Amino acid sequence: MKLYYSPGACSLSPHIALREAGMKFDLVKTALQTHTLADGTDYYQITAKGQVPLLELDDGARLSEGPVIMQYIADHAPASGLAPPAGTMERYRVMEWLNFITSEIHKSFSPMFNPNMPQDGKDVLAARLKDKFAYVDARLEGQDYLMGKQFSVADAYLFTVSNWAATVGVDITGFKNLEAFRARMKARPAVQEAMKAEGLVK
Ligand SMILES: N[C@@H](CCC(=O)N[C@@H](CS)C(=O)NCC(=O)O)C(=O)O
Repeated sequence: MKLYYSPGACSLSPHIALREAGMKFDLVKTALQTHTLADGTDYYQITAKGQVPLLELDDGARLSEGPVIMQYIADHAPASGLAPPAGTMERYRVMEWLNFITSEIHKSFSPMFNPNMPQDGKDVLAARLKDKFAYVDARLEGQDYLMGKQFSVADAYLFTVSNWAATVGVDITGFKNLEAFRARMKARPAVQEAMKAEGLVK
């Protein structure tokens, strides 16, 4: 398999999931400013969406949309426990988190990286994001991970989007449960390996 990624982008979450699952994969770095690969290939020729993450399977099929890619990974490594079995209530809980993170958090961050976004728009989004993180912080009370004791793909996604807060000026300091969660995530070998491979840490 191949994972098309950009360092520190949302593709970090399926990257972590692949490592947590112990799967074999290659990383293909994508420059999102120019939508090109290192060898000059036009990324739009690979995916018309022009976005990461993109998982290319061994048969050449390409799967997009991070929350779906992560569930594909989890379902193909069931022993990893990255997501509960499909059809169970617990699985819907993981999907509920993935959907919340993608629609309420990830996509509130995206315009903040746009240099054409006016500051007052950024301020509105920053306040909205702070509210969403306050909700997550409250839900993490007394829990190691979003699903309780068990790590899931939703945690990889939450970790990834919360990494962006400092860069765009969303103040999440003081959210003690979220801070503890982030420290727990950083201690996971798969997270360290993924961050190292993306050049985010030494
Ligand atoms: N709906 C997509 C969104 C992916 C997305 O927003 N990717 C960003 C990086 S975090 C991207 O590729 N941006 C470049 C672009 O939109 O051209 C998903 O959930 O995977």
